[in-house]
Amino acid sequence: MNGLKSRGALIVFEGCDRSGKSTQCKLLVEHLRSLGHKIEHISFPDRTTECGKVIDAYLKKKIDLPHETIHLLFTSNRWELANKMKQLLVNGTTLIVDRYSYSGVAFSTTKGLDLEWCKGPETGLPRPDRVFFLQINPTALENRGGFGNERFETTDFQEKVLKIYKQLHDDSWVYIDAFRDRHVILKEIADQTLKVIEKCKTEKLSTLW
Ligand code: Z5A
Ligand code: MG
Repeated sequence: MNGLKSRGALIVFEGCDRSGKSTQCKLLVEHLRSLGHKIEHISFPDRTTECGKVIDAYLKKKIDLPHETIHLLFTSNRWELANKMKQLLVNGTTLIVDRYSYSGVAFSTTKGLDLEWCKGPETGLPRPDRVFFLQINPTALENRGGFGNERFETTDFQEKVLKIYKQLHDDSWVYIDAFRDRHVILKEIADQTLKVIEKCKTEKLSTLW
């Protein structure tokens, strides 16, 4: 190790609405903590920050904003947490992150904004070591709890989002069949995460894109 401190891994969950991202994040955090790992759980949007409060009002349809404005707010919400994330990572804490820049680009591009324009302000954020993309047929999602309460929770919109997501994948992505029992999914994800944590201990943290 040459006296260098080993860093934590940046693990991100992406996927269509109600694909089980928050469920898997919570299960994975509990599982890794039970094994003694230093873990922090982060969700985007973080609705508690200054930008997050405006995002929350927008998602709950209390206010309307131009697509460009809300896109930049979602990105700023990630920048609000970026330094804290970097610090935790270099100090050896693994971060389990519920949605990230890929959600930002996929949703805004689906609304009609240019994909490269959307990627621009995400440039320089910490690059995930692994993205678990939870795959599930959008029509099957309608039967899951809570669908349809917020903006964009329609099958048609989600199908379009899925198409854009597929243009964003890189070698950090792994597709996970999310139409299975939650504990079966967790086992697959946890096994892979432990390998990623081990692998990136000595690797330098890189940046998007
Ligand atoms: N958005 C954006 O536009 N730009 C950005 O940069 C970001 C986000 C970061 C809010 O996000 C919106 O913001 C979202 C994207 C946009 N818009 N939409 N639509 P959010 O993350 O707050 O969204 P959410 O309301 O939490 O939904 P979600 O995250 O998409 O759901 P999920 O986390 O994937 O699913 P879940 O809550 O874990 O599970 C859903 C239900 O299914 C629940 O009843 C579970 O008990 C059930 N479930 C979970 N797993 C299973 C399995 N395996 N089997 C059966 N049932 C299951
Ligand atoms: Mg969620």
